[in-house]
Amino acid sequence: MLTAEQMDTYRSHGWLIIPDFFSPDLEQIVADLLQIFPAPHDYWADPSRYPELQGGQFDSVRTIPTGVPLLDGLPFDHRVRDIAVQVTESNDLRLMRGGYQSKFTAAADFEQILHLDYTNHTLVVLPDEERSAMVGFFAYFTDVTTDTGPTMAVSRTHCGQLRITDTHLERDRWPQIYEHEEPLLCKAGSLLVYDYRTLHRGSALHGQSANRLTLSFAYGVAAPWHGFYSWPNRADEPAVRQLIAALTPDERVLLGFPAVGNPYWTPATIEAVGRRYPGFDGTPYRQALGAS
Ligand SMILES: O=C(O)CCC(=O)C(=O)O
Repeated sequence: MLTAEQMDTYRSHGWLIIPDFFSPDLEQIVADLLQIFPAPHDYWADPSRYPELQGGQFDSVRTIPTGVPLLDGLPFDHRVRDIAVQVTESNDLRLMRGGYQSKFTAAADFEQILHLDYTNHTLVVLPDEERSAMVGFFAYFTDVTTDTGPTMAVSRTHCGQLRITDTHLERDRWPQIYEHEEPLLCKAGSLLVYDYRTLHRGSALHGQSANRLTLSFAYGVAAPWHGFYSWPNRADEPAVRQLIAALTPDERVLLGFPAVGNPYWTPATIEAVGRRYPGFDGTPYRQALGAS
C-alpha cells in the first residue's frame, strides 16, 4: 500500500519511485535473468553473438511468461496488486502486459519521444478523473544512472495545456514540455509506479559497456474497451500452462480467468480445466460450488 504521502506524489506528479521494493530478491532475480539474457561480460566479449538483442528497440524484450518461475511471479506480487487496487480504486483488474528487457549500449536506438502508453490498451481515452484507469510499473534490476538510459518523465504539474489526445510529442513541436522532463534515477531494486496519463519515454544508454535490466508491466481496470495481453492464444505453451497452474485463483483473474464462484465453474469444467493445466488445484473452485 502507498502511504498518504506517496499517494500524494503519485497523484500530483503522475509517478512515484519506491526504493528497495525488490531488493530482498534482487540477487536471485538477477541470477535468474541469466536464463533469458546474457551476462554483461559475455555480451560485451562479443556483441555480434547476440543479434537477437539488437536492431529494433523492442528486440530485447522477453514477454512473460518466460518459463522462469521467480520472474513470471513478479508482476503478480501482492504488494504490486495492492498498489494497483489503491490507485485505480477497483478490485477488478487485469494484467495488461508484462515483459523483461535487457538493454545494452548502442544495441538499438533506445531514444523515444515523450508519449502516453494508454493508446495501446484502450479503444477510447482515459477519463479525466483522480483515480487511474491504468497504472504502469517499471522494476529496475540494475542501477539507473544518466549513463544507463533512465526513463524520462514529465510531472503532470507541467502538462496543464495538454489534452489526453496529445499522446506522442515530437520534440520540435513541444520544446516547452521537453524542458521539464527529468531522468528517473534510482537504485537497482526500485519500482516505478506511473499513471498511464503520465508523459514519459525511454532514453539512450551512454555508458561504455552499459546494461540495463527491467521488468515493465501494467494493470488496468477490467472493461470491454480495454485490451490486455492475450493469453488464450498462448495457453498451450508449456510456460503458460505452468504459470496458470502455479497462480492463485485471484491471480488468475488478472489474466481473464473466471473467478471462484463464477457460474462458469461446474464439477465438469473444474475437472477438465485441471486436466488442461497439470498441477492446477481445483479445490477453491469446488469449495465455492459446495458453499452455494
Ligand atoms: O524503457 C524505458 O525506460 C521506457 C520505455 C517506454 O516508455 C516504452 O517503451 O513505452
